[in-house]
Amino acid sequence: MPGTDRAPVQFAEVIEVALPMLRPFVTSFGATDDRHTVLVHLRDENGAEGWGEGPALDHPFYLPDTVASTYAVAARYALPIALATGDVDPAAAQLAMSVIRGNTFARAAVEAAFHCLRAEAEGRSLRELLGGTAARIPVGESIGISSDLDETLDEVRRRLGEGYRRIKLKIAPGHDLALVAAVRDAVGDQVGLQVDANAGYHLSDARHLAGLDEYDLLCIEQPLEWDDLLAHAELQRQLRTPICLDESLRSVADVRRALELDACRSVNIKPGRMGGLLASRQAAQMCAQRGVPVWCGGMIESGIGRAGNLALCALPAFTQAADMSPASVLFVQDLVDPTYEVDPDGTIAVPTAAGLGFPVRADRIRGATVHRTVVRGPCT
Ligand code: OSB
Ligand code: MG
Repeated sequence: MPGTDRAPVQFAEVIEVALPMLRPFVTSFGATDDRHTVLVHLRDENGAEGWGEGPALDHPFYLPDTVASTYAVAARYALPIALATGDVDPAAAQLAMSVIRGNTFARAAVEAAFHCLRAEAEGRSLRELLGGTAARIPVGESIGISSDLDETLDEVRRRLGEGYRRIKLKIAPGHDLALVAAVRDAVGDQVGLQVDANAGYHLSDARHLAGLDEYDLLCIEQPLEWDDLLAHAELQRQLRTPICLDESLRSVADVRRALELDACRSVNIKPGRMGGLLASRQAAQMCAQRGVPVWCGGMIESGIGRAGNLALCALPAFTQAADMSPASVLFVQDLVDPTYEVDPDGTIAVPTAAGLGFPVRADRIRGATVHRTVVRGPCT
């Protein structure tokens, strides 16, 4: 029987931490400066540890999930339900938590902690546990909105100079065509360029958005409403640029529907948004079977969340550069140390060490903690 020879979980907690960012990250829905995020921590009877992150945003302007809702659902439902299985198998946790509607970040945090625990207990890497093969993965940067074009151009040049493989620019109405034209002009036609609208436009903007077609973009990410696949399918019929969906894809079934409708020709996978690493892997494999390019997005998560993303990126379905800027670009201080770096060829080495793959700094987590709930068992 699965799990019977494995040490049971002896301690479980949900933690909210606040991580100061080096600079605010600005999108069409607002700025993030003090990055609050939710962690799930497990320890088994042998002392093996599991860490997972549910990197929802503070506010409900990206998706319905927030830091507060993720914390509450993880502590009150997702983690108790997963622990009640009495098993330490991530798939058993995933199945048990499937009674929870939505709240994908909470489920993902718990599932990730079980993956990490299992990897550490078995002396295997997260990559190996998920079946990934790549030793290194290509990285791109996601550049937030700035009112200063020169600042953006400097940032673009700096990252390309550091080897980053492609640039993603956040756009919003009034901050789009001229920006893309200037960046394309500065970098030339060989550099991979894409944009992310974070649902800032409407179908009535279709002709305006078609103005992006001349810049040979890899994709335009989530131009329209977060939950409207039909509108994206209609827009895709009017654009040459591939649409990539982010906000709209919160389950394997969402991805299936989007592909059936031809609502996107590129897919951004984020484990938090997809409800876990297993759903992410399944959706990515489905895309690969249909020849749709897949890449791993980011949620400006800490090194704990990034570790899961990195392992996922090592799967063969992930063919395009990931949003995976390292902690040195995002945070004053990360929760893992040492973390990864971007090599001059624009790639990151996928860890091969057992467990999370990076040393978790419990002292820093303690220092950054704003809420903590120890979870003892199922909530009935
Ligand atoms: O839309 O991809 C997005 C960050 C927070 C919320 C949504 C998004 C993003 C990013 C950040 O683009 C990418 C990263 O984590 O490096
Ligand atoms: Mg996005």
